Amino acid sequence: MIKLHGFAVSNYYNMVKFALLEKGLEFEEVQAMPSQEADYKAKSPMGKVPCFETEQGFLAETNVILDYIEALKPTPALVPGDAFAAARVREVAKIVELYIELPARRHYAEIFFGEKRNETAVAEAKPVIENGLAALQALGSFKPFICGAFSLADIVAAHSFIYAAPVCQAVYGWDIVEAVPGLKAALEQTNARPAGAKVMADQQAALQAFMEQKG
Ligand SMILES: N[C@@H](CCC(=O)N[C@@H](CS)C(=O)NCC(=O)O)C(=O)O
Repeated sequence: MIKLHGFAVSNYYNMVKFALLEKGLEFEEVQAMPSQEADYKAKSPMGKVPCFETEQGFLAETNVILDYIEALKPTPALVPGDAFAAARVREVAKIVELYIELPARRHYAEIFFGEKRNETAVAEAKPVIENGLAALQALGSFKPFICGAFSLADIVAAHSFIYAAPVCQAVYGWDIVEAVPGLKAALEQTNARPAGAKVMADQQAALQAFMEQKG
């Protein structure tokens, strides 16, 4: 059986879990934390979460895993059949990852772990995120989901904005969801899907436990 390795606070882990639930694929969740230990890197070469265990071996990198899941079980489709529309979905997902989630991630240590503010990151991340949001607005239709029909782009966005939005609010006093007309409704509809609600409930419980442990 497929095994998803990681932990439910991880937004990348939750993207893969969301896709698996949407597809109705059976899978087992295996608790794992990022690690540079050799035994974990044999499964996930960069030591990151998630990694994905198949009968043929392990896969890492969320977009690769999402594409693998799509190839494994094409229905219900999370990527449109039309080649250009499919590329658009992947383009939007990649823009959200590279130009919204990753720059916002530079503030996670401060916001979630109480570390000292990284002033270089404060200055550098905002213009990148502004460009990412403008690209998202330009490429999305938001009727009703980001690329029209529900797709991988919505899954990636939901579990990117879940942390990027509160982080940008805390660091910049900036509401990056309101900044893109139509995005709030698209994210709400995504999170209200049965798979989205299940992933969110597990994420909230895990986050609460994590915060309590942190004190
Ligand atoms: N590019 C990776 C990013 C995954 C990632 O950053 N995961 C976090 C947990 S949410 C992690 O493992 N962080 C530890 C690290 O970066 O070493 C992917 O798409 O899967």
